Amino acid sequence: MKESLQVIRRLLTLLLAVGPSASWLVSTPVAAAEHPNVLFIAIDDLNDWVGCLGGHPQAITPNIDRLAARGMLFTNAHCQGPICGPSRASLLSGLYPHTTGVYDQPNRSLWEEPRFQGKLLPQYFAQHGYHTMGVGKIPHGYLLEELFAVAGPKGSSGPKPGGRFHYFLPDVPWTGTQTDWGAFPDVDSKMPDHEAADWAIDHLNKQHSAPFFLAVGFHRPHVPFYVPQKWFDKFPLDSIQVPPVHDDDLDDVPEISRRIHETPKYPDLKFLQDDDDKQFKLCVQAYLACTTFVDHQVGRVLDALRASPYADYTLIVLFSDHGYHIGEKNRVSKHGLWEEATRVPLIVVRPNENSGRQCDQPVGLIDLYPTLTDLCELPHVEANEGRSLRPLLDDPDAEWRTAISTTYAKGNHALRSRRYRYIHFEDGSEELYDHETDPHEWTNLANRPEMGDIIMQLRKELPKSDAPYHDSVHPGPINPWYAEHFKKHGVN
Ligand SMILES: [Ca+2]
Ligand SMILES: [Ca+2]
Repeated sequence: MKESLQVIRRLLTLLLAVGPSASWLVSTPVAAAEHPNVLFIAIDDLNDWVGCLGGHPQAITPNIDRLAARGMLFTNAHCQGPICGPSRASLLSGLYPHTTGVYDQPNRSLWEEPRFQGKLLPQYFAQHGYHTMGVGKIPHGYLLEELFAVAGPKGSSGPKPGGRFHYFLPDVPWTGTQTDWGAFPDVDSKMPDHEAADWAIDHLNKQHSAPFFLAVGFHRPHVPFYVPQKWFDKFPLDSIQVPPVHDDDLDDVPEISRRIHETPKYPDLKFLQDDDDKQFKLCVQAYLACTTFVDHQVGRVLDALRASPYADYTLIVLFSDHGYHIGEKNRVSKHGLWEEATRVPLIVVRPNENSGRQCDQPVGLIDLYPTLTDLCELPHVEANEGRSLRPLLDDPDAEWRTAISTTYAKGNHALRSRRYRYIHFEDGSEELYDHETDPHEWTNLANRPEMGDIIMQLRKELPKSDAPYHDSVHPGPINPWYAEHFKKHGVN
């Protein structure tokens, strides 16, 4: 009796082992329903100036909006690192920056290390039978070829310097940083994002013998804010509304917050506001133009998917790697622990889903990895620190975490709950904002005695330890505080 049970168990194990891989040999509807294709759309530096998120009243993003109208729009989604490299390292590894130590731009691939080897998101899908393809900017600091079976068209992971960059403001001190705006080049077909969409469309028109994971990474609205004139024409300059700002907004934040958030190489509010908001309006116009341009490229890819045989068997995720300040808190920059820099668009559409819903629970890009393995029926990766969003896709009010964290420079964390933003700096200083009454985070409540209980609860959600800087991190300090910080932590 015991022996026959063992035989049955062995047979079952064998069937389980063979079953899934056999079904992946051909992308039949049955296999595809079990293991759907993934269309993974990453946008660079797109904040909440998207129609469906309401971050700017003049945003024109019909394609992202129609995607949101089909699935789940997460309205309280945040990056784990408010710059490209750390954010992407986190979402591709499924690990927090305070676990990996990738708090700033890495200069090489994480996957060279045994602990990450083969474990980054697309690699994991490839190991489980998926055909992986990537174009444009997906990782930061290393090449697409290292992550995808098929990478193109140029195989680059980031925007190429030179060539298409042209500076329109040669006499201002930050021209070295690419913060510039203007109508350039003359036609869309000269934009790398247009080429990336073309490449993705070509691959959606091909026949694939296994479920695919297609990653498309768009560069805009990352600086420089350059797109052809026709996108600027949608936003007449005299109609532009600049975001509401207070000149004295930083008067109530701790000293370390002012210092860590200093961006001397980027435009400041005074420059923007001089001459009746002259540069402010130009900057806002350019960011909106870039956003509408990238939305158009998203639309081209979505249209191609809809016209393809994969339309009914493909899961779509769209997100940005972090947000961006456009003048708020005296900065035109990412690099921050406030809402503008951490909040991102995040949309998940399951195959054949066609009912737009919203979820305001605190989620992060770190949740993408476990969500995708869950929805694609791949084995869960135990090391993943995020959580599958499936419970929220089924019920936006399901039991969930209290707050999601964003880390900027080792030991400095922001937490976002459904209602509050709490920031804790390495010297113990704090900020607290109540989004129910203060969506612009103008009034720091951290020193109000009546907020003591809220702060006590949020402190418990802070990371319990901060890994040392990963040795791939070699950034140039962006301000004097950073120079001291890097020296203290041996980063050079
Ligand atoms: Ca970015
Ligand atoms: Ca303030």
